[in-house]
Amino acid sequence: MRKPFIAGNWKMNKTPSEARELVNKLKEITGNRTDVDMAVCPNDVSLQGVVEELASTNIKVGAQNMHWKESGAYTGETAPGMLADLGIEYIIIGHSERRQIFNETDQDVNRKVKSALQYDLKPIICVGESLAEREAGKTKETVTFQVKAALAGVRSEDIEKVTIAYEPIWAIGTGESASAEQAADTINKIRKIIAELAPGKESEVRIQYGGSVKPHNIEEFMSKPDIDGALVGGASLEAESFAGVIENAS
Ligand code: G2H
Repeated sequence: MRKPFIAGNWKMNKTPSEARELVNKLKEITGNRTDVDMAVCPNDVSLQGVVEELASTNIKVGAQNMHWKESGAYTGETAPGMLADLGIEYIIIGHSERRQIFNETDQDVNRKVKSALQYDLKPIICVGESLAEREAGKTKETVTFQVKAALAGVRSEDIEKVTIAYEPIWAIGTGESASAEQAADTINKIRKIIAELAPGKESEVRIQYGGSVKPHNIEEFMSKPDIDGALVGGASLEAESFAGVIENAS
């Protein structure tokens, strides 16, 4: 049985002090839960403070992006070893905002996934189709390509450390979530791709849905056996609503 996994992607929100305040509230409400794996992913400048605040809780910390190289002349970038040294457990890779706004390619995503695994960071790999791709009937084709590209060359024994977040781009931050059926249909396809790439691992890899997840709609997504949790944006920015998503996911 896969344990539900709810991760909050704060994107470019919250100052370091606001971040500390938010996780302090969050740990009071939900910090000791063991039935759901929980993580928050603040901006890099808030990581250290959040790691400190959450030290003796069950809420893990993730980052939103990293470079694949160990170190070097890459102004403005964060290396995987820097994150690992801070006690970061998860790393979001290939979010559609990074792909679309910062021109991140499938090859970049693949490099980052392999590099993260070398540093014992657990990748949360985001995949998902645009509205145009969905309307053209290319959802599964797009997602298949992205998943295969992201996992190219990843050893079978490492694949279980990976979480896939299926985030249809048209449902991100729009308030318009995919239906649970639409999400489950694509996520079922992703599970089949995992089975193809690493036979047997399809029952271990967790696949989240992401895109306008709120406390009131998470239950419906979780009722689908292939959906193992959510990557939550807007609703993770307040302790009460993020705790509500976690509560209703269990
Ligand atoms: C999708 C999601 C978090 P939101 O980007 O990754 O954000 O829940 O605000 O749609």
